[in-house]
Amino acid sequence: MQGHFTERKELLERQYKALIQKTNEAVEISNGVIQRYKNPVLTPGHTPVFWRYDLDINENPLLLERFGINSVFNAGAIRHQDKYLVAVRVEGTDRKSFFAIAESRNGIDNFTFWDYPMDIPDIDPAETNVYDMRLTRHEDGWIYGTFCSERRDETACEADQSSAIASCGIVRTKDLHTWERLPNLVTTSSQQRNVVIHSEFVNGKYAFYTRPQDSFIEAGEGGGIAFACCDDITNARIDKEELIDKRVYHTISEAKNGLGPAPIKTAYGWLHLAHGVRNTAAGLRYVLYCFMTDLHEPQKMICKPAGYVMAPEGDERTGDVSNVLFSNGWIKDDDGKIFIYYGSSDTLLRVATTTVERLLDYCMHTPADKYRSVASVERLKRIIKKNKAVMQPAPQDK
Ligand code: M1P
Repeated sequence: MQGHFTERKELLERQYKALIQKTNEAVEISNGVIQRYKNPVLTPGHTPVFWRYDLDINENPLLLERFGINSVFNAGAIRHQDKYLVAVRVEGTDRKSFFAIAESRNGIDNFTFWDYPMDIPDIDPAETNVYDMRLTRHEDGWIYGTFCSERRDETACEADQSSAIASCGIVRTKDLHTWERLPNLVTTSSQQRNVVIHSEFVNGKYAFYTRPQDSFIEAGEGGGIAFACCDDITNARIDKEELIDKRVYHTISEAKNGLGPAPIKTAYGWLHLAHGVRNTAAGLRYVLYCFMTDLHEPQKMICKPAGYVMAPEGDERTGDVSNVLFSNGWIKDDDGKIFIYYGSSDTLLRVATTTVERLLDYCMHTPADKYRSVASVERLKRIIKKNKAVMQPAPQDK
């Protein structure tokens, strides 16, 4: 028995080491805006062996898994002490999600989990599940985490064990180890997911991006990504949300949308990454898109390229909830390089890179959606005509 236990333990440790030491490589094809990478940065296999197994031979002589991990995906992200940190949504085989931090030296591979999951103070026994943390380094000196705090809808009948209420949980920290829990955000909407804190005060107040919804899955009257301010972050309350980016018929976000990470400040305005959701015969399709808002009035949209910047491709398409790309974390380096962390199909965490320069060019020079096929054809004809002129061989080459 001792031999079996030792052999199996060594095998598990070897497999784990091989996975976390695996280097990542950029894929060859890129649209010039976003650079994808071959391997996911985090998978269930990246969680430490000592999370999943009881390593006491007396208690677990067969070395069976005792804490199964189902998926590791949507992550908040932050640069901290020269490392790239992600606060990942880890989902156990019991379907409960929790947060754990993993770090890497280069942002694209060798991510290693910290020994313990994040310790989020428990303020309400009805809170059943937590997920999708956005991290914001605020100018007030705190690092805030906003996340979805989910509970059963107690008004649902006994036969309905699915209806849920989503609220925005808020935590803050100075060192990413000790977290202070603040009361959940109060808004007039019955459902809030995808809430993000803006990194600067706006008119002296804390500013939030929200996503009000009528029901847990459907937007209903909830028109899209909204913006609101509040005076007191320790008792955050919002009475009125202003719509920034509304849902529109026959677009990538006709069904719903939601802001991704906190926007990045640039000389030309705030760069935003969001997800848009449309209906298909095969269910919902989640893609990522960008837009920019005004530097002084972050609730004012200044440009929004038509369509998505990233949609599920290849292996990204399949998982627990297929056809989903979702991002709630990105990191900007001082040289302008941006690391976008995105979950694929609610199963794995991946990375893509870009730069501030590329995203600004993309946002400012890609035409907006004109909402009709004829308008898209006109746009394409203009590009072709212009290129035909450029492609004309010079007289000496004829
Ligand atoms: O399953 C896809 C996504 O669904 C939710 O996002 P949204 O609130 O925009 O519908 C979240 O549960 C998210 O974690 C998940 O990836």
